Amino acid sequence: MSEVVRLERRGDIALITVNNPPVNALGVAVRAGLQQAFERAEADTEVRAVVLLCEGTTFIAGADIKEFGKPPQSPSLPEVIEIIEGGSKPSVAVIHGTALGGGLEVALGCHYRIARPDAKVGLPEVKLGLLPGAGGTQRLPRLAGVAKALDMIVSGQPIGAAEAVEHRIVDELFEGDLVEAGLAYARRMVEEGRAPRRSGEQTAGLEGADNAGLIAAKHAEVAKRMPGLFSPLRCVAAVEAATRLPLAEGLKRERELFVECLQSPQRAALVHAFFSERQAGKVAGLPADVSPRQIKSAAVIGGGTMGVGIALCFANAGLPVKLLEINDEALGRALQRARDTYGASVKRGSLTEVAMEKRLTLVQGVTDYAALADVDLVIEAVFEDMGVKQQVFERLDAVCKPGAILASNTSSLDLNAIAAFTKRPEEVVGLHFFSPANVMRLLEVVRGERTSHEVLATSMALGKTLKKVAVVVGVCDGFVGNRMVFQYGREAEFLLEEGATPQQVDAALRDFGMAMGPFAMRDLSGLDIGQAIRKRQRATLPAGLDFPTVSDKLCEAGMLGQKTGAGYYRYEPGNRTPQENPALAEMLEAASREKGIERRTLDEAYIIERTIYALVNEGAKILEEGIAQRSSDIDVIYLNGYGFPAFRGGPMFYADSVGLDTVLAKVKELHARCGDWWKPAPLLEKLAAEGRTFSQWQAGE
Ligand code: 3H9
Repeated sequence: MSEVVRLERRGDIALITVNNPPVNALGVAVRAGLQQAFERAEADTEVRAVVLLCEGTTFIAGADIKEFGKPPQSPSLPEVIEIIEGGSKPSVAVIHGTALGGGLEVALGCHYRIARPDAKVGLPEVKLGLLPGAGGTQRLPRLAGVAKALDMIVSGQPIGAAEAVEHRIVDELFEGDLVEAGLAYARRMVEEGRAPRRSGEQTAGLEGADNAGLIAAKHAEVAKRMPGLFSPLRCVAAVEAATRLPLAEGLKRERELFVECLQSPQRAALVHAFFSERQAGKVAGLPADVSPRQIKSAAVIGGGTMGVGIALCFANAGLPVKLLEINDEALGRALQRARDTYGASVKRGSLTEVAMEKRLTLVQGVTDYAALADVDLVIEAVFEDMGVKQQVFERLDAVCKPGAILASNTSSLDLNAIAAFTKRPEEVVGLHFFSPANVMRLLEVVRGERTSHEVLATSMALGKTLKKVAVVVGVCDGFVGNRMVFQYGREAEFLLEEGATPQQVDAALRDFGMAMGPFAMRDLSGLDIGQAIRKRQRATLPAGLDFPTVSDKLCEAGMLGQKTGAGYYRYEPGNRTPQENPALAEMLEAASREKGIERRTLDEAYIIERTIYALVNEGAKILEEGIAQRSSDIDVIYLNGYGFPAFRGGPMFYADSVGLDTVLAKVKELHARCGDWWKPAPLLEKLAAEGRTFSQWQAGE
């Protein structure tokens, strides 16, 4: 028997156990092991029922994602499941943890399913640019109905065990030991003389509903809500096949659609995104024996939008948090902001009132620094000014207990300078949240030159506790995300001077897949933020370089974005829909005139190259300077903090897939035409010359 799949006899029951840590993925060894085990159980005349379960923390979490894109190896998963389903002895899958993707498909191949109440089942393939390719699109609708199957397959969201029972995906729940529960269920099957009940032969789910209508509605919804995505429409097509074809033909159609997805560049990009996120948690140079400190309580300084958002992250994770403001009035406003933010979630139905009140009890307002003496971690989220930061950190240093971590949420200031305001620079770290902090998943963990290993490890662990994607970055102006976005935003604005409108640039980048265009984004965050940064950066700007001027002109005219009712766009009171700003056309004409530029029509490809390659060129510099540990970390930052389309894998992966020689040629062309902002990054030149990709490059080479 294979090492990863064990077959034992317990009386007249065959017990098949998968043991392939960490998540029992269905690599070739597991598939072969399952095939052998089920075949042997079938051939053993003493066996009257079969139990399938998994060791470790979870049932099978899916196909082995590492195998995608490599030559296929036999047996295939559909073949294995056909053998399981075709067995003449009743089989039961015993589910704990998560039965995902191919894991749920294996369970659907078994004749019965039981699950622990806290287990989850789902078909998340769509998130990897795929569709369930081992019968999930054919068996699930036959059991659970077309509506539920479409929801699960197109969203990729798992459901809880109790809900799975409601939808006939799971037969019953059990508490306690997996082996005991599995054997007990199998004995019942034998005693009751139950025959195999094959999911592929069920029809209940396909009856009694307007399946054609459900399919048409989902198709329309996907086309509208997920434009540019390759696999969701194919998911719908596969389920549609289940509604009109016999199982064997439906499975064939599913296979064809699966292979189309497998070969699509979007699958490669989404799988890259999956592994990159896990890789980001691994910190170079952090000794394996460093253990994180326990964070049992925290405090946030500053009750603005950012500070309150951060405080709510702690409350959401069930941790008590103190929110400090300078006086009672400001504190009152901050606490009201916390309540309003939760209130909006209650209104949307994503939070109950009871949960809101419970979480709010964890947020304690304070106005005296002395109240912070006992907390394990403080995060400063005050105004971006070094003088203000100095005052805050000196006071924190004076009141906080030894061992407390002092963090700054600065988005661009020098963390080493901030650490130097304290007598414990090794306890200082940057925790850069993204607005709205209680929603955005990204957390840049800024490693100062003196930040201790323990503090860094604690910050990464805290990221997990707060359900963030934490990525380590080094100290520089803007760290990784904002340093790159400076280039992106600047180039977008240069496009306005060349002849584009904000509408054109935003539309081109949205078509590329960005969640928001750069100008709508700037209007949302406020144009004064960029103005303050440019003011600071101008002091050190190399000769011959300057910033575009439109944004400063808008600021001078008091048009700071949504908060003033106008910026690049105009906004009706209480309405965030961008309208044309009539004052802008003249400003654009004037900006072009001043620079002697004849305005021209810009095509979409040029807009994309000018903005996205600006990100890439800066990303290459960041990599070479060691500000990011690896190119995939930059991708994770852009996917989780800047609305970069996951189906393109992130800016560095996108550049890799375009080809670095092609990217470099364009960067050189822009350098010749637009000047030194476009100086090619040496790493880009090196890798392009060597015919390599960013993904292939390792720090320290
Ligand atoms: C599929 O099934 C296709 C079929 O329909 C058709 C086939 C014909 N493969 O996330 P974690 C690794 S598509 C390989 O940190 P958690 C992961 O990289 C698949 N490796 O743990 C990490 O490795 P490392 C459909 C995998 O507890 C380690 O396991 N299934 C796989 O936070 C721990 O992962 C999915 O999409 C895999 N399938 O979350 C499920 N999964 O330690 C994908 C994980 O070296 N997986 N790894 O960095 C998940 O959603 C989460 O991992 C899970 C656990 C919820 C299971």
